Amino acid sequence: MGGSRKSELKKEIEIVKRATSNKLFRQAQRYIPGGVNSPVRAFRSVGGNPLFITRARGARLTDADGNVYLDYVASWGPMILGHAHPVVTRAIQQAARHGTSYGAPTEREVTLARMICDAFPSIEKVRLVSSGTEAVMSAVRVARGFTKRDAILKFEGCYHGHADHFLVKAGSGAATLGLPDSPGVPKAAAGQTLTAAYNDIAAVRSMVRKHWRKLACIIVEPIAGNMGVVLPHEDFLRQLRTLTRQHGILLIFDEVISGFRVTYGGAQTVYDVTPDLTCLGKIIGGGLPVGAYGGSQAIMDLVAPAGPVYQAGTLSGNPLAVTAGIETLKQLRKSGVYEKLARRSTQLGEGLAKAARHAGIPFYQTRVGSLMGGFFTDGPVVNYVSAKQSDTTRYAKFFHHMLKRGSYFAPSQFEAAFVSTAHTAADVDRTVEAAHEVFRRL
Ligand code: KE4
Repeated sequence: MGGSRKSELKKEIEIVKRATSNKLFRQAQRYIPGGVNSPVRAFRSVGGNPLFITRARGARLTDADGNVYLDYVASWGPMILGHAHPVVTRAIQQAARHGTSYGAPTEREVTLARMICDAFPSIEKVRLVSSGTEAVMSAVRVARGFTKRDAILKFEGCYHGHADHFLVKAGSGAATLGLPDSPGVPKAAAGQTLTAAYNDIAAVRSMVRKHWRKLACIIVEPIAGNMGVVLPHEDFLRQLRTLTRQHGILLIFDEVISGFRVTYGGAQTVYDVTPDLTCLGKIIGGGLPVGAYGGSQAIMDLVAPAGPVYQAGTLSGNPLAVTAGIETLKQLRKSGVYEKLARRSTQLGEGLAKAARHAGIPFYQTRVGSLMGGFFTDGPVVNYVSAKQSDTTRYAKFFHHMLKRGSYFAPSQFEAAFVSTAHTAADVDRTVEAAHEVFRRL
């Protein structure tokens, strides 16, 4: 980032009143690594200090200095109904009166499991866990147990949580096995992971031809949401399905972001491709910690105690979290909800695109329902290499200018933007109006 742009950005960062957030951040760094409990919250890629949030309601967040923002982060996806939805909140309060965790089965876990199976025909049985990471890590273990193979194939730019075998970078030369991408990840763990470019079916085909005998699964975000939002090419998912089926490799859809987001049945419904295992999270907990993985009975009955593949969790199926999930899904299955989300998302996307056009700023947009992304590059953005062409300095300026004008987007270019059912047309108009001013300054 050039000197002048850096100083301009610094000015923008200072404009938002944030003395209390800054004080809390100093305190936090004394007790918590980097002052946050998840790295992306630290504003490292956009500069400045993170905002400490004190409360949220509907489409709005309030920070420790009393600044109010329209929220397009939605806690990284879960808050599809907006914050503190009255029905969800009341149900959690009711449930808490009867205790918070029993470490024993409850009826409502059966209810949520049935709702997930009803929404995803590919899921005949599902195990609830407490995070997306746990869901994906467990699904891969089941795939390895089912196929008795060890290697996995993932796509560059896709994120599947922080289990060792996912924290890898492409080995030198596409067809070699992965190398650790974080200290603490043993070579042996990374060495079982192949990586390919998203949407590059030819690369996948050549890796499968070479490695299929040891490949347990191919795992993919059916709509990638962790390199910004990148859409699958026409037929990419279907070709993955054909290739995996031909070689006895399980196909895992990581729908932690897209599940119940892009439609009630997730991306596999939108693209009509049936995976062997599906991983869920975020929305199914309604803002409380829930993850899930599921698939056919034949595969899922491998999971302990039904079968030998071990997986467990003290708070799995937690009564409060499951209650929040049930009430959230009940709201989402009402008719017209996804059409309303799509309309609002289109209003935002078209508004931002118009603002960028008027200012002559290259801005490449992607959107499926209320899952959307925007890259400061001409595009097309089809994989991680093309996503990284985006001008991240410009994104950082966009982020801070918009923050100053009351709209809170992800503090990283390589994330998604989400609207909720709580965002009104007037809210989005306000954001778009600010964007017209902001794009002229980028
Ligand atoms: P969690 O363990 O964070 O619940 O889920 C991991 C995960 C798995 N799969 C996908 C497709 C995901 O996007 C995630 C987590 N998403 C990130 C943001 N894109 C969570 C935010 C964070 O890390 O703080």
